[in-house]
Amino acid sequence: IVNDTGTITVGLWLFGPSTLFMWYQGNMIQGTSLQNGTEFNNSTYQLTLSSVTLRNSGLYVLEAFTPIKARAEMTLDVQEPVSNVTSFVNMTNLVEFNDTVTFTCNASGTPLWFSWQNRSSIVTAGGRVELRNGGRELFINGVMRYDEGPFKCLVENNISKVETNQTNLNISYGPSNLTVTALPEKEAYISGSDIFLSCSADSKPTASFYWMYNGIHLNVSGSSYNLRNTTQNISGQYACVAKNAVTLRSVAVIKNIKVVDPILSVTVNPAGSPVEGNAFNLSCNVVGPVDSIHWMKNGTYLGANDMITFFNNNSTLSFYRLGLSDDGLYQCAASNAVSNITSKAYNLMVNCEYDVSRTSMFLVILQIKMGCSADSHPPSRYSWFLNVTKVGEGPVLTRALSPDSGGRYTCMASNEITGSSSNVSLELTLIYPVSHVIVNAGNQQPVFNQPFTLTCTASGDVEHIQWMKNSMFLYPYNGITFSNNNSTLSFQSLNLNDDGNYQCEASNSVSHMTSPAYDLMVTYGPWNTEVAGPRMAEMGSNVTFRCSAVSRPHSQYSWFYNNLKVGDGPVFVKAALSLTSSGQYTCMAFNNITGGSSSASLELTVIEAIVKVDVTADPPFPLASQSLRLTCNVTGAYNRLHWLQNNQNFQPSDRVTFSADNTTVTIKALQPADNGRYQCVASNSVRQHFSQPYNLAVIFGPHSVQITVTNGIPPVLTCLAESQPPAVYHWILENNTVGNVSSIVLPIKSIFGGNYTCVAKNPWTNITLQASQVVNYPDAAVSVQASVMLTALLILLIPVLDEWL
Ligand SMILES: *[C@@H]1O[C@H](CO)[C@@H](O)[C@H](O)[C@H]1NC(C)=O
Ligand SMILES: *[C@@H]1O[C@H](CO)[C@@H](O)[C@H](O)[C@H]1NC(C)=O
Ligand SMILES: *[C@@H]1O[C@H](CO)[C@@H](O)[C@H](O)[C@H]1NC(C)=O
Ligand SMILES: *[C@@H]1O[C@H](CO)[C@@H](O)[C@H](O)[C@H]1NC(C)=O
Ligand SMILES: *[C@@H]1O[C@H](CO)[C@@H](O)[C@H](O)[C@H]1NC(C)=O
Ligand SMILES: *[C@@H]1O[C@H](CO)[C@@H](O)[C@H](O)[C@H]1NC(C)=O
Ligand SMILES: *[C@@H]1O[C@H](CO)[C@@H](O)[C@H](O)[C@H]1NC(C)=O
Ligand SMILES: *[C@@H]1O[C@H](CO)[C@@H](O)[C@H](O)[C@H]1NC(C)=O
Ligand SMILES: *[C@@H]1O[C@H](CO)[C@@H](O)[C@H](O)[C@H]1NC(C)=O
Ligand SMILES: *[C@@H]1O[C@H](CO)[C@@H](O)[C@H](O)[C@H]1NC(C)=O
Ligand SMILES: CC(=O)N[C@H]1CO[C@H](CO)[C@@H](O)[C@@H]1O
Ligand SMILES: CC(=O)N[C@H]1CO[C@H](CO)[C@@H](O)[C@@H]1O
Repeated sequence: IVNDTGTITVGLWLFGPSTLFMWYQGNMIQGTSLQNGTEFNNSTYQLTLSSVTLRNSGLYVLEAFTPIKARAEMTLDVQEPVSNVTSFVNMTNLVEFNDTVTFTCNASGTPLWFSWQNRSSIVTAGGRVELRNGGRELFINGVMRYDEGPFKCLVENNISKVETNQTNLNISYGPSNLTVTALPEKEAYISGSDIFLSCSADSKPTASFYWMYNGIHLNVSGSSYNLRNTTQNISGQYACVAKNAVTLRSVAVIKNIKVVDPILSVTVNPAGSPVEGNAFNLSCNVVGPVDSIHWMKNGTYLGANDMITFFNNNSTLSFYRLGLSDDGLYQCAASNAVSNITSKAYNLMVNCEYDVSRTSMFLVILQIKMGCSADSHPPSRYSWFLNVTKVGEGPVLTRALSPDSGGRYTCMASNEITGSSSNVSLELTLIYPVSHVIVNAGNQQPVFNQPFTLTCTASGDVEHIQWMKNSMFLYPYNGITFSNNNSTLSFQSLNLNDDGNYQCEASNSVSHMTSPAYDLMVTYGPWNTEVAGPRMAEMGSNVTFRCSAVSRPHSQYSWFYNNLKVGDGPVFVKAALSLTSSGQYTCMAFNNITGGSSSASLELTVIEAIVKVDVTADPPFPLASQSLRLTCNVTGAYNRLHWLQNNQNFQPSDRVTFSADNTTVTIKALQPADNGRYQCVASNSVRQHFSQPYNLAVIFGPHSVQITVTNGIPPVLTCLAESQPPAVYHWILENNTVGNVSSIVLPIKSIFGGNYTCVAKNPWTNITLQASQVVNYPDAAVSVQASVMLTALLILLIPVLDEWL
């Protein structure tokens, strides 16, 4: 350990604090704590330890004092190999997720390092795994099925390594991952199928199984369950339940099994006969459960369009109006989960409305002739029986056809020699043609919202009855039903759409006949009863009330005044009203057929009448510049008075004042502009009463007398003055009155002129005013053209000239 080329004459070995050897000049001292097996070589100073034990571990120091001072040291670590390794687990049978396990490892040796191995990997702490006590203990919390091991404990130190024997855990788990498989696997099985169900689960120990159906415990255990020769009603939820006796867990899984009967047959049937222009239905009759129906025409799938629709989940194909192009081969294809069938084709041939096939032909058979023959020697004797009555003999039976000819005809052939006989029979059915087909409603009345039935009666052997409304075949819908072999058509509750012509067609194999139409008019009402008339009227007047109601047939009406009957009919007139005529007037509408009635009322108030309205003027002759007072005189009660001037509202102004109650109007400083029609209007709540008009003409004048000359031959003088009433005129010439109208013709003797005076006089006031005019004949003629003058002269001269010639 220490090498030195030199000698150490004084030195010592120390072990920890205690001295092992000390030497100086050839002497040597051994320490007291020297252990067995420790040797010192005094020539090499070498310290040798043999059979070391853990107690030899420690610090060894060599000190040299002479000839040189030196120190060397080293630490000796004596180790013990690993031994006596044992491991222990506190339980080995565990339940997955429920249990926690502890492994413990013990060993001797120094130092000791522990680790654990699971199969070939070293276990590390984390998650469910904990290592405690320097790795001596391994915890696995909530063991899992993968934690079975084998585990072993590894112990090592620098000089050795030991591992324990392997330990296995037995971990029970499951059941999990439960699955049911069906063999064969299908969404739906056809009835009669065998279905094998098997169930599997991941489980330790192996799970036990049992089965449930729609939540009910079946007494079936084992992982498989077989359904043989299945029927539709075993469809449902099959559950497999798996149970682990150790983990005490159980789980279930459900398998839905659907068994469906196959469709057995599919046929297309017409409803009624196909007539051009009529509605028509084809129905698809399916025997068996059906999921979907599709229609085909001439092999091609049909979709709904303007002319056809599908009803009842496609089981009815409905044509709105048949057309000839609808002819074709119609099939329906019905399918469900396990089968599909396509019907035979229905050949739709649309008949024209007047198809010959609807014309019937009658064959009148008058005689029945039947023959009978038998091989026989000698020839048979033949006897004929109708039912049990003998009706003839011989090989041929001839009988007249009569109503009792129907029945079972038997021919009995007998051989008299052999005594044997044999029979042959024939059933003869007489069918009477259909006749007297009538639609009958009995004594029912068709009343709105009430049930109603029509009956089809017919003579003859009726086999089939078909109803028509407005010439279209009728099918049960919207409250219409047929019963008694279609002879009765019942309406659950009549409505207005049910109006129409109803016919029934009765038929048998030899004939058919359609009834005359029964015109169904649904009666209803009275509805919406209303009274029209005034609510207020004046005493003495007449009022007219009118009553109306919606009703078929027309309603009858009665009138009541304060609940006393006062009249009948749609119009009620109450004449000569008095105040006591006020009250409630009620009209009651009544429909004899429906038995329904309804009423409406009106409250009439009679008020006092305005009898007379007139206007008086004061003064009676209104003079210009003076005042005029108009008074309105009303006989009767009124609410309001007002005045009209020329039909316009007359209002107060600076010259016009109204009395507070409007009864008088005063017009100051009358002017001709005030002329006009004045009326007084008295109103009550019923009407306005207008007085006779007072025509105001203000008396004035004359003034502005003017004379005008109309030139001509002879000239005319016209005098005009403004005056009310119009002036009267006098013409004066040289103190003589020459005219007393406004226009005068200038007399010929005045050809040399004169001074004409016109006097205008107001005939009421006698006030006069005059004007004068000097007129000369030539002056008057001056503006007349010469030619006119000449012509006039000639006309005057012609009689004179005639005498001359
Ligand atoms: C100790 O001796 C060895 C050979 O035995 C040598 O290699 C080494 O150098 C020596 N050490 C000293 C300090 O002399
Ligand atoms: C092993 O350990 C046990 C108990 O710890 C002890 O009794 C036994 O003497 C040990 N054997 C050895 C060889 O160390
Ligand atoms: C085993 O050890 C675990 C963890 O300490 C403990 O929960 C469990 O009860 C022990 N099992 C037995 C059988 O002692
Ligand atoms: C380890 O296993 C061997 C053989 O498999 C057996 O002889 C030995 O006793 C076991 N040791 C322990 C400590 O169980
Ligand atoms: C469930 O079982 C199937 C087959 O039996 C397997 O393929 C699948 O891995 C399992 N799933 C689990 C989560 O164990
Ligand atoms: C299947 O069941 C039906 C009645 O459900 C029966 O008629 C038929 O014979 C059964 N078939 C078999 C093979 O058992
Ligand atoms: C395991 O735990 C589950 C749920 O916690 C429980 O239902 C089951 O009974 C437990 N198993 C055992 C064996 O204790
Ligand atoms: C009815 O028929 C139409 C047209 O072929 C089709 O689209 C539809 O799926 C059908 N519906 C049913 C319930 O069969
Ligand atoms: C369908 O077939 C019928 C008769 O087979 C034929 O009269 C009609 O024209 C065909 N319709 C169509 C659209 O092919
Ligand atoms: C009808 O069934 C046949 C076989 O039976 C199948 O080939 C065909 O595809 C089915 N058609 C429909 C529409 O389901
Ligand atoms: C110098 C010294 O003491 N030498 C001694 C070494 O040890 C041997 C025997 O072990 C002695 O004989 C020497 O005298
Ligand atoms: C103290 C001690 O153990 N001494 C022993 C040393 O070794 C010899 C022989 O091996 C023994 O006899 C001693 O008793």
